[in-house]
Amino acid sequence: LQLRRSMSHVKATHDEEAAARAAAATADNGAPTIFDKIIAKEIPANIVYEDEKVLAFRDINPQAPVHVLVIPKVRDGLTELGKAEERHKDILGELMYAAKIVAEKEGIADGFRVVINSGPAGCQSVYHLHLHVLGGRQMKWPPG
Ligand code: TR5
Repeated sequence: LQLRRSMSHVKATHDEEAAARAAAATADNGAPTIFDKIIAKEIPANIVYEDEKVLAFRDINPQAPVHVLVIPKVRDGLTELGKAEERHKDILGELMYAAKIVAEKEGIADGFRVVINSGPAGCQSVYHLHLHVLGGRQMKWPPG
């Protein structure tokens, strides 16, 4: 029981830290993000899939054996899902389909998770819309 208590404390601390990091991060101010530099190939990324509209690369801080971010190459105001507009419907579909292609390429198409964090309360830290594709282990629910 003691161990369980301390484990749940560790988890709570971890979650709180993540939430605090997100809250402390610059909120959505429309400024360019680190992802623009990755798109421009100014900083290296481990790219796993790319087409005309979408780029997918490995997360620098993976939360699962497979953790890939799928982003639109042109942000077009799509800083966070909570700010999506009618004109973004096509790219939202492209991103979702690219997530499936990534899952196939990574060999996890039989079971994986797609996450979008939106806004500070959603723990978003980079304000260029991105899908997290996670897998390669048994995912848990609820995600916390
Ligand atoms: O918290 P949200 O949902 O906004 O997700 C942002 C994700 O971007 C996090 O999972 C970070 O680990 C990831 N991230 C942040 C940077 C970065 C990255 N993934 C790949 N390469 C990165 N570079 C070069 N620099 C980052 N700051």
